[in-house]
Amino acid sequence: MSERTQVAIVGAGPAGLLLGRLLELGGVENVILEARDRAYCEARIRAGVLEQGTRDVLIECGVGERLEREGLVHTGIYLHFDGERHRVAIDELTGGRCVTVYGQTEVVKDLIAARTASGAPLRFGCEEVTLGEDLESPVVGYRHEGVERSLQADVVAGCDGFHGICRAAIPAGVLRVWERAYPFAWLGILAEVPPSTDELIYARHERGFALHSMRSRAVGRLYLQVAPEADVAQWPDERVWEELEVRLGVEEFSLERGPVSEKSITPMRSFVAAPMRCGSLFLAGDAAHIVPPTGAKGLNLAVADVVVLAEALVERLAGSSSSTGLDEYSDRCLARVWRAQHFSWWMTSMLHVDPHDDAYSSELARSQLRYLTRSVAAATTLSENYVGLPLHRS
Ligand code: FAS
Ligand code: PHB
Repeated sequence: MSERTQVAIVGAGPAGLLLGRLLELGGVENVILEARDRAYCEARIRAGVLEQGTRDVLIECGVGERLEREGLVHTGIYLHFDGERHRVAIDELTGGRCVTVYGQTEVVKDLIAARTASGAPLRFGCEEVTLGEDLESPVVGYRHEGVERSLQADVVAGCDGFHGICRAAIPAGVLRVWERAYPFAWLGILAEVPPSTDELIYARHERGFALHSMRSRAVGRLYLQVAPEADVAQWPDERVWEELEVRLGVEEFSLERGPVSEKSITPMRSFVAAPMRCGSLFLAGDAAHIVPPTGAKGLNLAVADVVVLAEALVERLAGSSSSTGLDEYSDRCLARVWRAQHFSWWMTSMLHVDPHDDAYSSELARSQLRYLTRSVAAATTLSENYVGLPLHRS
């Protein structure tokens, strides 16, 4: 069964769903094809912090009502190191810009609800999704509800994440790839207990990094640096809480424990593939780049990509027919991607204990942290990157 659309979107994560929403609002016909089922997509626990620009885009495109009601607006973060607690006043250093704590699961639910309400095509459970070799006139093949289907499109948006098929469909020799693996991973828990802090705590301890985040005023989201080969079975709840207490511990802080409802280990990597375009295939989000989660950039970078892509596609397919935006897409996105790559690497290197590092490197990291607590210039640099540089929108 064959079909035609203007834009075929592969993947219903934040990138694909938001792109679909922005194209709908811009008058560009699009179809979203997702491999997993709706419940899986809505339950996948990932990011937790939205940049100011991400919050603004979600509200402006009409999916921010619950975000505004339930999202926790944070104006600062805490740094714990050398037994001391310091607060970085992000809003004061960025002209009032803040971050919002609102789980990626909730963003995905809100976008799926809007798509379902509008009736625009969103197909879950698409099997054997393939991309034809001709990327100038792309055809996406897939099986849905037992029927073999093909979707011809003017453009394909590869929003299928790091392990998707779209980046792999680009012929050998076209892409340049940069990659860095880190000698540690994150063990994350969801704790059904009110967070012990009003704002996020990033801690560097000689035993390793710890982060106290949250999902609501009733649910904590906490992370520990562990070895890359760590086995979650070796981390019973008691051990996790004890280690969190040690690493987060400073005099004026105490950690409330509670039932752990989810526990998992995430590897850490940095990855960039360029260009983010090949013919009429455009990559967005994790399909093109990955950052270590320390700087809370992954989801926000995906949003930044699709804001640029949507604007360019509306210009080309529902506006002046100019291809300028599409021709500039990759370079514009990569400029922001590399800024986020550096910030994520810098936050990760400063806050984690690299087992291969010598004592000298540890002193450099501690010196950087002390500088952040004493210099407005240093704290401003952290703040403007953390809250997100303004999204370039015409
Ligand atoms: P996604 O991976 O979210 O979505 C891709 C979608 O494509 C998925 O629904 C997938 O099922 C689908 N798909 C894949 N192959 C397909 C195919 N062949 N056909 C059809 N569909 C296909 N970021 C942060 O900012 N903070 C964090 O704390 C954080 N924690 C993370 C923890 C983990 C375990 C992971 C993996 C990532 C984490 N991230 C975090 C980054 C994460 O939030 C991503 O940046 C974000 O999900 C990117 O969104 P997408 O680009 O839409 O990719
Ligand atoms: C999260 O809540 O999942 C989270 C928050 C901040 C980060 C990384 C992850 O830097």
